[in-house]
Amino acid sequence: MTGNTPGKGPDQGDDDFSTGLATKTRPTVKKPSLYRVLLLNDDYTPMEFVVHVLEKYFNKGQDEALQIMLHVHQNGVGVCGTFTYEVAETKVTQVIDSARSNQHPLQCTMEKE
Ligand code: TYC
Repeated sequence: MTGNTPGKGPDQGDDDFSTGLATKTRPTVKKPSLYRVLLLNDDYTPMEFVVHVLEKYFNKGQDEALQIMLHVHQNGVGVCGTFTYEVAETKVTQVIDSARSNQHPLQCTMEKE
């Protein structure tokens, strides 16, 4: 298992000195919502550029990047990865900015898991 165990952090105290009552408090730990980052197919962006984007911004190896690119090419859309909201938003911006800089129409978006 990885990650934190809700309710068992080191700050969990048995005594509430502000009220003089001995209480067990369970800190509320919420898992963040996750978002899929999607690449969309188009007719103009070179395949090599899409592979490069997947390697650079999504830390994919050559083989997986090629597979994802081909999936998008054949199916119209594909998942690059799943992230918390702010990370997903950053990735979408990075991909679109990079595509624009290179004059490619590549589109990238995100959706709640
Ligand atoms: N369809 C593009 C081509 O034939 C390649 C491509 C793949 C474009 C994936 C965008 O998200 C994409 N050059």
